Amino acid sequence: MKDAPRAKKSAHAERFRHAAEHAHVVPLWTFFDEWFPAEPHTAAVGHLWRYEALRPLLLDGATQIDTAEAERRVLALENPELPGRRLATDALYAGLQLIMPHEIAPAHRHSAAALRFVLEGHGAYTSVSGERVPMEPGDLVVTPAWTWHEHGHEGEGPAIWLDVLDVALVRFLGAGFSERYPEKEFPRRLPPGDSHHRFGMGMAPAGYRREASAAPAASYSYARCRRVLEHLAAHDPLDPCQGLRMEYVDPTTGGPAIPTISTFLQWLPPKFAGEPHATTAGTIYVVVEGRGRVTIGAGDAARRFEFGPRDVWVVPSWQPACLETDEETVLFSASDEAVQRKLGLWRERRGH
Ligand code: 1HN
Repeated sequence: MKDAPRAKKSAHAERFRHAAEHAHVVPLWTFFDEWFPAEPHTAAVGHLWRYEALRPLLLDGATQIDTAEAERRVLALENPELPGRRLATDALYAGLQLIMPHEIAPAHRHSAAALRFVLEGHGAYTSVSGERVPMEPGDLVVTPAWTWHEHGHEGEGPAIWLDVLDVALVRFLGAGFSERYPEKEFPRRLPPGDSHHRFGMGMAPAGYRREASAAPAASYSYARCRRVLEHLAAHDPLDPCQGLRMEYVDPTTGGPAIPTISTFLQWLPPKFAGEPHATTAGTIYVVVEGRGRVTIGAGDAARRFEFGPRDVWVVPSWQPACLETDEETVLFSASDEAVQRKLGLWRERRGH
């Protein structure tokens, strides 16, 4: 008899659960803590993809499908704990793209913005709005949202680069559009280097006002950016977590090179032993030069990886990462910091 009120109560709770489910409503108190733990928690894990392992897979993939069929020959880097999502971090897509000599990856455009960071090969190019932008190892090329772009290769041997796109964010917002250019090749509308001459010298055409859909083709050559790092290495103190780090900026706004993606080039001396650093931005790293180790996460969940040239790793939101080097090292990285800062969400934690 003593249990009767409890039984009555649980029958009531059961009826309530059914009625709520039937009405397509969910009581907040059943999921509030999962949504808002005291600190961010993502299922994504720190992971490193060895270039040595990916390169033969990319080349093998090239024998399975040609560019006419595949449109883009790309292997997406999928976070091991985000299965089926095709994403490297919660917000960002990353993949390795291959193009062989004389191939054309035909023009298209989409509402997601993209960057290419070149890993291998000479003589490839991306054409952005009809302007050919050369792609040499270490170069960063930006394809702003909704600009026509195609890739080609007039050199020898495979050309390979890392693509990073804000596609998860765009899809999440329900704003994903794309369009294929109907011709085999996009017309050459602008002379090579046009954007660099107009916008890359600390000047802009008088009266120029930026329109999102008509952004200049931004490219940042490694030869010039490497010299910037050398200058800093000779004159600036090292940050205990990050060494020396420069951000790529849009010369027409002074803001991030891509409105939604922050991009950085970073220099670390040999035998650097960095302090841990966590930020709310999921970050994708690629090694341009050098060797060392990265530890991602803390305690029992920490994952430690050896890195060498062209390896790619990801650091999920709010997981501490710690860098150590054996040799002088240069890292490129891309993260969703830019969009988080615009929304007032970005935070960092330094040290132990
Ligand atoms: C895309 O358009 C390219 O144009 C590469 O090279 C990777 C990944 C997802 C969606 C679109 C490209 C892409 C992509």
